Amino acid sequence: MPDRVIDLRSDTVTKPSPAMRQAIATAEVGDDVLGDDPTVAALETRVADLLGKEAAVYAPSGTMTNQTAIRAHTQHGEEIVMDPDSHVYFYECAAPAALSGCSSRFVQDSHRGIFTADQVKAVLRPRNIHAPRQSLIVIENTHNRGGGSIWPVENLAAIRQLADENNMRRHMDGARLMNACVASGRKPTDYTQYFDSISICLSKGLGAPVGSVVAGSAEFIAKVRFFRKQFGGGMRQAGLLAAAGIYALDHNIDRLAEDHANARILAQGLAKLPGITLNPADVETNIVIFEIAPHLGTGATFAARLKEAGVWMMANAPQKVRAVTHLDVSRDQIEDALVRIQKIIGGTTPGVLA
Ligand code: TLP
Repeated sequence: MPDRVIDLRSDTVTKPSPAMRQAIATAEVGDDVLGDDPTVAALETRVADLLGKEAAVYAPSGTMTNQTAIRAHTQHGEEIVMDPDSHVYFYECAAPAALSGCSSRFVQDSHRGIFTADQVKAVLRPRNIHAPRQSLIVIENTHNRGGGSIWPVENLAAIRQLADENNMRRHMDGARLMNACVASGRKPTDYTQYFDSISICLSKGLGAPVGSVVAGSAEFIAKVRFFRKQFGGGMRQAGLLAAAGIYALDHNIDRLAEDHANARILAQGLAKLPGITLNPADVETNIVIFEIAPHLGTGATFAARLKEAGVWMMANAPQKVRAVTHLDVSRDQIEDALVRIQKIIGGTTPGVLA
């Protein structure tokens, strides 16, 4: 294995920089379960303001912010409308069913995780004695399995109107909302105005080691805080972690543009290789998903071959592989990765970097 690993498995793999570690080391702390950690409180206020909501609560993970929000929005026996490829359904261990007692109703034929109000309307149930009450719509922006796709605000506005007409609430899994903002040039509130709650992750592209924050009305956040405790997510001197989150918001938002540029370079290079299929124009943010021809193996065996060459990616589907750019991979490493992948494929196509 080459000495230099290029780790493109996820933007969750970043390690805190020396300056972030310094912020962690000097953070003021208190007991956050008792409500007196000043650094956690400062982070929560900061995120509430950023997202244009009254209040926010810090939690250990994006899974927990999504699931405590779902628990606070719903009653057991209700149904949630979402895309079947959404993280909340695909990667969260059936938590809406296990923790909130809710079934899931899938929007059909979304385009890379993005759908319209009409597609939601098509799966709304009549209000009668047979149907579960549909109380919540979940939207993911950017959409992970959609390849980092960004929601058009027009769709969000129309879905909000439909939801209001049907007395349904809306939650955004905005784990990578800041990627959407940097890539689209929009403010967070351009997106968040259509939602009752929004979860953002600090430990993805923003580079903090741990933590997510969910924002909403003060009344809603009080409920989420209760469920965070019930789900075991109350943390004591969590200011150490929150300090990294504040550092991430101060320093690591604008630089997401570099990750997006690197993802585009990776996609353009990959698209030139025989046996690899992807449309570089689909790469809007920091996630690159590509299909491999059967002669190259499966997504899993191809990822294993890449790993031997020191290029770490993850199988995303039987014939698909995902690469995610982040603050610990440079342009130079992306170019190096392309050269290594070309060697594996044995392609004769010259100039993947041209
Ligand atoms: N996503 C991880 C894996 O779980 C797939 C990744 O490597 O991308 N929402 C979205 C859109 C996410 O992508 C993730 C993590 C989460 C929520 C959950 O965050 P954590 O891992 O903090 O629970």
